[in-house]
Amino acid sequence: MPRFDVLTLFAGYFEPLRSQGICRRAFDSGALQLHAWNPRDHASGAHRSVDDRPYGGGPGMVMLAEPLLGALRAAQAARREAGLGAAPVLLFSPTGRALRQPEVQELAASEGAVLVCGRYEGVDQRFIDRYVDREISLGDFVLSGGEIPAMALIDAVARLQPGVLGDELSAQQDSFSDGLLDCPHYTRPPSFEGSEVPQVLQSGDHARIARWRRDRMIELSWLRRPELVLELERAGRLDRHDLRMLATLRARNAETSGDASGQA
Ligand code: 9D3
Repeated sequence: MPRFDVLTLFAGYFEPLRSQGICRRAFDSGALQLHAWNPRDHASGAHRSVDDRPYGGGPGMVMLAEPLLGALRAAQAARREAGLGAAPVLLFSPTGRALRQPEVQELAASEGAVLVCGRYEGVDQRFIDRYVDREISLGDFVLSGGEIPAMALIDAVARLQPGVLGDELSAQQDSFSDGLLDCPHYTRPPSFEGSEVPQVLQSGDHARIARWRRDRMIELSWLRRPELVLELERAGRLDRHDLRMLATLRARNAETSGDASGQA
């Protein structure tokens, strides 16, 4: 049962996770635990400051190491109290590595982690060097802080908890399709503005349907994210039929070379 201890100046961000949707179900069933710790509660001085101006000058403010450490110690003590072992300390930061599903799966099967949400221009580097195990980003765009990335991680972990999705197949499907983009989906009506549902999906031939879906996953991934397909190929995680599909796509590519996979 993962437990997340979140170090944040904005605990209110996390309330909707407890009260809505899939995450709520995970919390209600006890499959997941969330505790927020505010560095301000561990700040000293009359003003209880949690940030200060950067050495060397420049715009913006930097989060103070001391209040973060106070909050971290409180979180770690509470975890020990709850009988848990040492947890990894993850910092959400634009300079981190992008979060990926294998990391989510690992956390989903663990006792959880301490999540540090950065604000302002960043966190004093000495806190990172001494106490942070890993830095995680949500991708190459600029947010105002680490809270939304932390919520994204908690959501991703929540939906992997047994019984939470209400449909164990969905989670299983994820691991089957692991590392590829999903195939297109269709529902009723069979004709929408003259556009038809692919015949194969209406054929009732489950083997052919499965193969069609897998081919579309490989095709879409090859066109949009060729590096994903190459990664699976390198890892030996494509079967004979997958490899034939890939050869077809490469041949098509050699004829036209009109998209990003031309580099691959
Ligand atoms: C001019 C330098 N900026 C870096 C792009 C400073 C800066 C901007 C925004 C420093 C911190 C932030 C706040 N962002 C996060 O804390 C953050 C984040 C993000 O902005 N994008 C993607 N993932 C993440 S995880 C944490």
